[in-house]
Amino acid sequence: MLSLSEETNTANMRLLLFISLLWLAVTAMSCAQNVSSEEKPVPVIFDTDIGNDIDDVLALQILFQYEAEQKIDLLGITISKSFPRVVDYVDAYARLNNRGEIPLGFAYNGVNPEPYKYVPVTLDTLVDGKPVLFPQRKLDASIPEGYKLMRKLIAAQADSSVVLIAVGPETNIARLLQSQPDEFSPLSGLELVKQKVKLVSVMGGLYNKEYDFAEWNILQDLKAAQTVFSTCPVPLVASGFEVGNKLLYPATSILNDFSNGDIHPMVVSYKVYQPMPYDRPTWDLTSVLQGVEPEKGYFELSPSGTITIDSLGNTLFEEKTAGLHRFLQLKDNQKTVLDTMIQKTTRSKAVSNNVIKNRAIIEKY
Ligand SMILES: [Ca+2]
Repeated sequence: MLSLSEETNTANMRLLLFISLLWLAVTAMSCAQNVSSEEKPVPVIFDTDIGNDIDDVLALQILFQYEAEQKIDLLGITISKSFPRVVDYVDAYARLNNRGEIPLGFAYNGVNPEPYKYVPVTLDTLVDGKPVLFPQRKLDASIPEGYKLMRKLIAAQADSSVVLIAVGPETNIARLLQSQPDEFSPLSGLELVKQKVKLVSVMGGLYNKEYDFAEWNILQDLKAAQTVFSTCPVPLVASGFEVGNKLLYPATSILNDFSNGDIHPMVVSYKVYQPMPYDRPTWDLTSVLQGVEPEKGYFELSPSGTITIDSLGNTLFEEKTAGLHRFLQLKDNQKTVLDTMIQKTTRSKAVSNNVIKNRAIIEKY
């Protein structure tokens, strides 16, 4: 038989045990929720001027690889180079990654309408009489304005969830920010971005004293870049020319890491872009890595501040505690960053399987 004090002690012990178990259960549940929210793919929109420089193709392939790894949900691709056949190229390239249905948008009456180098040549390349790209879409009424597609895709997402990655002239993003309420959302572009977008990751500008010129992406559509940097209502991280310029994608990877290189559209395009062998700066790839995996710390971030763009296209940074802008700086991990880029550019199972299928089609004829 227990004394009164022993009974009280036992009751207290039971209460303590019950509270401990309850606490453990609540902690376990909240951990499970954290894990699932961390693992949820990040919704991403990629705004690219594929057809100007070759790094856009590598950046797009990295995004498809991130999607294959379920790190992102690539909602759509908007094109900021106003050459119509870029639609054919991007459509066919997406098909190679089993994403032939991906929504595409186009900057109508935008900049850089000239064919330039690798888009027409790659689309027109024949090996044993067969093409290396098989587009099923072209620029027609089914391809919306880039900013309209962005509005449609963003409106359907959770608040503060979307990452916009822009690696060309900023025509589409500026038009989005200046857009009015429409069939997709009663919000203005500024309100919609503020509600839905978590981060804008931009390749554009120059943020150190090493070079003295205005950066190309900014200059192509200066007004658009000024609009984006002066009105974007959410955090914006910029990768300056100086960052990707020091991280060179090696020609040896293009030559050695792809089987069936003669019919691999990325390899064909890379070889058309400049005489081989050449190593190419990874400007656009840096904005993809930072946009998708900021927690990995691939780059050092500047303090918060504001970036303004002057009438000549120079990007001027002013440190401010409440500023929404930051820019990337290189760390001493450059080999790791480059290895990550190479791995994600080269390891797509979907692409190698589809290239092998295309080889079989070619050999049948
Ligand atoms: Ca680009």
